[in-house]
Amino acid sequence: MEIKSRIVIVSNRLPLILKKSEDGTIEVGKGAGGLVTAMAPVLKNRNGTWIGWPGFVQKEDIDDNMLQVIQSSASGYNVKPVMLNSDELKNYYEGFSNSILWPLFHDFTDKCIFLPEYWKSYQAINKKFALVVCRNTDDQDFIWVHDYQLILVGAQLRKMYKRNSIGFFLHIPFPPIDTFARCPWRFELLSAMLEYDILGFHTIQDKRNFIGCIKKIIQDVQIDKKAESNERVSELRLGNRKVRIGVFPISIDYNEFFLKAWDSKIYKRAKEMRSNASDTKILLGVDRLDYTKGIPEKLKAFQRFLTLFPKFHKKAHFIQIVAPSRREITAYADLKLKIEQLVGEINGIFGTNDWLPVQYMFRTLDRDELISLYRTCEIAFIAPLKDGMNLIAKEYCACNIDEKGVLILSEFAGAAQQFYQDAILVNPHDTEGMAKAIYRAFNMPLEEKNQRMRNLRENVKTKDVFWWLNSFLTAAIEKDLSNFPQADEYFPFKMV
Ligand code: GDG
Repeated sequence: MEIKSRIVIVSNRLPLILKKSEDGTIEVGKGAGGLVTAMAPVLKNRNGTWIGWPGFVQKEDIDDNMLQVIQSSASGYNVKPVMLNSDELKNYYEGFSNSILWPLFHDFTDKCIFLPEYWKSYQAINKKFALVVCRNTDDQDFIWVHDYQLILVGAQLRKMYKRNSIGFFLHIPFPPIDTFARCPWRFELLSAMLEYDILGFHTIQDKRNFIGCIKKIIQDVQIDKKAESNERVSELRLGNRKVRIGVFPISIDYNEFFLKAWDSKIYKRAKEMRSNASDTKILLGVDRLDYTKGIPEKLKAFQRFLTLFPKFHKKAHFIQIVAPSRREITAYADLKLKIEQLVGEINGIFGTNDWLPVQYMFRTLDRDELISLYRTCEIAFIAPLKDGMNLIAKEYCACNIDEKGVLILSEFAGAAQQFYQDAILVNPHDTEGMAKAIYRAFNMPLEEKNQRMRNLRENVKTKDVFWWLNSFLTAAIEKDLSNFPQADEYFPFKMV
């Protein structure tokens, strides 16, 4: 079954990289990432539109020339910018989005700064987005809003009498009631979510947490027992309205990564990296600078590994890439210092003239460089304290064409719900356990590595980003929801 109507995507950022120089000219680059790859053909086929912030701060009114440059950079679909000035960005984006919702939804309530002015700005900017949506949609369009920065857009559209079918996808986890209840605007946020026709989450746990919050905070919602089982798509009833909620684990464009990994340039690069480190095994970490990603925890575990297993001195090497992100926020600047201190400490204690245990890079690698690393490194070390999904895990598997790699993955990443049988799962709070997991990965027999990696790759291949997109759009219109297979489910704890 297919949605035939036009699709309008609404996200905080447009899928373009725009920079405005001092003299006013605009440089435009194409945005990368799975969402853009997946959405672009769908938007093109249906004359769709993407609405979002173009990525530079508004100093004066946007002129026609600028609009034209922005539009022409998206091939085949319409692009509508929502301009934001620096105060708006500070309060709505750095403030409510990244100093309240991001830490709250990732269970870092100590990092939440519950300022009423942030809430005011979040409401105003969500309304601003909704106005642009309102002006650029017809009644038949399917409107699909993305992520935590824009939770209120659906409710704002309803206030503007928009009766379209509207969906929402949350790219980060949804917290349990004990955490969510701390938010002063818990009722307003949840009520706004219930204005959508369909809500998508990454995992069954996120869906259950959402239902748990609805039960405690909102009255007059009818919830079937089945909705709390591992039913993939369920329906809640509010009076004569229905809201669908479903589990749609996001993914990557498997073929794009797979084909890139076969590219001769990438192969050459990977081979060069190997010849520079021919008798060592490489552990790879790639993360955005973020306290949810467990970077210090990984460094401590690697340090413990070197202490427990000295035979790996000069034989093991940890490459940790940290992509700069949100450095205006104090918690991120502090984290950077902490990481650099730990790297210095480990290299200071264990390093020798001819062996640097940790190679740390604080920059965004170009895509080819990243794929070469995915292809080269024996072990991917991914240990977030909490993560909606984690696409790095999927990208690593897609690029591991030799099928000799091992994935060490935190049980608190959404991806663990899919990969629990074939990754080595770890608890990032357990330094000793992670050190032993590194040892196990380094010593895993080749046959076992092949089998596990083959299964992981098959999983990513069959459930790629196009599968994700289709599942969401089908769930938005399908009559018989029982056609959906049950959602994957893994519990790290044995319930007694
Ligand atoms: C949010 C949720 C959810 C990273 N470093 C470099 C680089 N990257 C690219 C990766 C990957 C993306 O950034 C990171 O995706 P993640 O999924 O790991 O994490 P978030 O950015 O936190 O994304 C997350 C996701 O939304 C999707 O729903 O999975 O849980 O937090 O694609 O390739 N790319 C390049 N150089 C780098 O140095 N080129």
